[in-house]
Amino acid sequence: MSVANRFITLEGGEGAGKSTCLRFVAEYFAARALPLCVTREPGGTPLAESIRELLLQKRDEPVAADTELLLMFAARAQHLEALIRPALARGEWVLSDRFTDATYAYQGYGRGLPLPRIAALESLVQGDLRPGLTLLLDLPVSEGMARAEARAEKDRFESEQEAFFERVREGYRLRAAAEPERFRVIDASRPLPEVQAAIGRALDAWLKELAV
Ligand code: Z5A
Repeated sequence: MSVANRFITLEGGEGAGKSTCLRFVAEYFAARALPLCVTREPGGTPLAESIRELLLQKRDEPVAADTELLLMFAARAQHLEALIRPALARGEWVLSDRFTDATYAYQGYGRGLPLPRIAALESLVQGDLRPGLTLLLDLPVSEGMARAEARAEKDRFESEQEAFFERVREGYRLRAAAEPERFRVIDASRPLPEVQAAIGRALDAWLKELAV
């Protein structure tokens, strides 16, 4: 089995339920005694988490879109080198809450940066490594925003307008349509037990395909 097949990512817009479903996936792997490293982006190592703070903090100085893009990939380079690649090399599975599809969706479709620029950085930082399976939690933007509304304080991304999140959602959906063999699109507007059952079925099928 290629190591990339053990690299799974969870993607989706604001309030889609990634954090909630991450715990479900962790339990799914634990129940099968498969070693799983759970992580997130931006972040996952002390240095990458510091870059995350820089990225999410609201500030008076406008953040240039290219600065945001380069910081995302700086955090990712560290994450890959210090955590993801070593875990895969040890034979573990890796589950990341967001990865490069988020960069295409947010910095590409959301901010309007050219997609080839993102692709060039993707090759530079990742080489050939791409996730084997990507679970995309998809739901209407207004529903996701309503779920996230309960939060005490919004970070720099959560403070964006609805039109931005519509572009992000469209970006994710276009990527999923372009790579149906890697993506499983989950309707995240359904009640949580149904969303988790759909994720369980997608994982069952993936393990079966890999003969695990
Ligand atoms: N970002 C980027 O721009 N470029 C990149 O390359 C990367 C990231 C990697 C931080 O990500 C920001 O970084 C992110 C994009 C940017 N900004 N935004 N937006 P993050 O993943 O840490 O932050 P997030 O997207 O804001 O996560 P989130 O809002 O916490 O969403 P979530 O984890 O998907 O949601 P949740 O916390 O699991 O659920 C939200 C609420 O809904 C909660 O009360 C749940 O109990 C509830 N929920 C969940 N599922 C359901 C269902 N099915 N029904 C009803 N209620 C539900």
